[in-house]
Amino acid sequence: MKYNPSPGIFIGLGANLGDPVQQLTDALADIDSHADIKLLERSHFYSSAPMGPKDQPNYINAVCKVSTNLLPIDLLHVLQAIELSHGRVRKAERWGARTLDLDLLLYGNEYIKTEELTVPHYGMSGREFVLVPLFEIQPDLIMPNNQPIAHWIRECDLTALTRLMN
Ligand code: ROI
Repeated sequence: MKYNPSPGIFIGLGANLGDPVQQLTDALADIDSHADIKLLERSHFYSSAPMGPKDQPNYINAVCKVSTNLLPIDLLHVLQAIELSHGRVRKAERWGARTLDLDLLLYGNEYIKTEELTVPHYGMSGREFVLVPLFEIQPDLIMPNNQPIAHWIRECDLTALTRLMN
C-alpha cells in the first residue's frame, strides 16, 4: 500500500566511538561520491543519549535523503561496505557502541522483509534521534501507518537530544 505521497529514500547515520562527527561527515561524503547514489539532503548533526545500555558514550546522529538507481538490497550492501571501511566491527553484543551505523530507513513506499533487510526500518518509532533529523529534512513525511511524522515525534522524549551547529 502507498502511504507516502512524496516518497524518498532516507538513511539514518549514527556513531559513538572514535570521532563521531568526523565519521558521519566522511560517511556522507562516501555516500555522495558513490557513482550510483546522489546525496539530496542532510540534516544537522544531533547529540543523543544512548538508547539501550547507558554505559556507552552519547551518539551523534543524522539523517540524509538520497536518490539512487540501486535496488534496496544493493543500497544496503553499499552502506555496509561504507560501515566496514570506517572500522565498524560487527560485535555479538546487541545495542553496543559503534563507530558507524548506517540504516536504510525508508525506500519510497516499499515494504521489504527479508532475512537481510527490513524496510521501513523497525527502529524508527519512538527514536527521537531518527525522527527529529528526518523531520528536519522532510517535515511533510507520512509514516508507514499513514500518520504524519509530527505525530510520531509527539510520542518521543526529546530531553536528551541536542542539535549541533554543523
Ligand atoms: N542510541 C542513540 N542515541 N543513537 C543511536 O544511533 C543508537 N544506535 C543504536 C542503539 C545501540 C540502539 N542506541 C542508539 O544501535
